[in-house]
Amino acid sequence: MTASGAALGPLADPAYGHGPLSLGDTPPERLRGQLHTMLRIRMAEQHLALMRRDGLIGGPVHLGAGQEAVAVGVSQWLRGTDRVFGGHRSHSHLIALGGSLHGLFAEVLGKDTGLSRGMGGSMHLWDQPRGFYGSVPIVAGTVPLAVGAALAARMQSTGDVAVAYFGDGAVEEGVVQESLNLARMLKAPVLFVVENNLFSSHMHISLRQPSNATVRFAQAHDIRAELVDGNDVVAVQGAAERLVGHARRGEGPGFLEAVTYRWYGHVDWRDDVDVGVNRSIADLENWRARDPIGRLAAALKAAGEWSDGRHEAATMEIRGEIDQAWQQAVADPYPAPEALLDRVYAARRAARP
Ligand SMILES: Cc1ncc(C[n+]2csc(CCOP(=O)(O)OP(=O)(O)O)c2C)c(N)n1
Repeated sequence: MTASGAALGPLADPAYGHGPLSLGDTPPERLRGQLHTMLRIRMAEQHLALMRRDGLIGGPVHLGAGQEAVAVGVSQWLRGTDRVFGGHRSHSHLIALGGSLHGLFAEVLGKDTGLSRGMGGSMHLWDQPRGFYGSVPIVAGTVPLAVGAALAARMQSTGDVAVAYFGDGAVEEGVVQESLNLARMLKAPVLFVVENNLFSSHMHISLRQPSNATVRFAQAHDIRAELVDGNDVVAVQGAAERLVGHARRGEGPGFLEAVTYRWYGHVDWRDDVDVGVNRSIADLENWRARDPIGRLAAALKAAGEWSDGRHEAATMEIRGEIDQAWQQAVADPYPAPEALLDRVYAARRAARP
């Protein structure tokens, strides 16, 4: 691949991939589970968008609706002792690991029952029991941490892997290149997952990089890599299975570039069709038609493995979970003022279980 122009080809074309997915020999039971998880992520984020719009959430929320297939396809191959890291847009990464909606909502509301005890909000999520070692808003900030966690896992001979999710904007940070180099030299069991949604804040990748394919950085570092349609959960899981297996067997890091698109703007509920240079209403509509959930549901229906009735029932069940989790989080207490420095300094942390 030459590092020039639109190296992603049709994968970056909003008009590409509107039809049902090709399911191959993926077991239908697994696909139904993935559909359910994607719906859970989508509906939780849509709920957060509305609550933010209506002024019920004080801090910003970076939503990844439209990108659900990436985290769900990758998480398929992870276990609770693996170490997963995210960034500012990480609701999907957490929920795909089975994260609690109540813990997420309470965190977003700044409540003591939140995943980070209400101290961080949407961009500081942590759920170590489920393997989510944390997200922070410093772009690319957790990528080197994932390499370190992978090395620690190898030193402990656990067979665990680490995963670093980051965006196409994050590859512009020098620390990502250092992390790729170190991981390759030390054969760290880490999977780098780039969710290439073509934008960094409001700027299209064509205005920031000489190629729209970030997989070229893996090739430069001699790291095994795959490039997939990130709105095709079958493709994502196939590539992730190979790359996670490669890392788990001690053969070195992997790099997965998943091309996708976020339905909401950079932050909060707006569309951002009026601020971006290349984010047009037509593009957004096309990408919405390339819906990872709709495409999987259509394919399962065509195969006789899903129905409108099942879809409705799944939606109702998740709606109930969201309503209950939200009401609980709203009713929960805020942290005590004297807890402000807990978990910042070791001595204070020791004093508070
Ligand atoms: C080190 C650093 N630089 C800049 C920012 C401001 N910032 C927050 S999100 C963002 C865009 C990141 O784009 P990308 O990595 O592609 O992720 P996406 O938002 O598309 O999911 C920027 C520039 C930041 N938070 N941290």
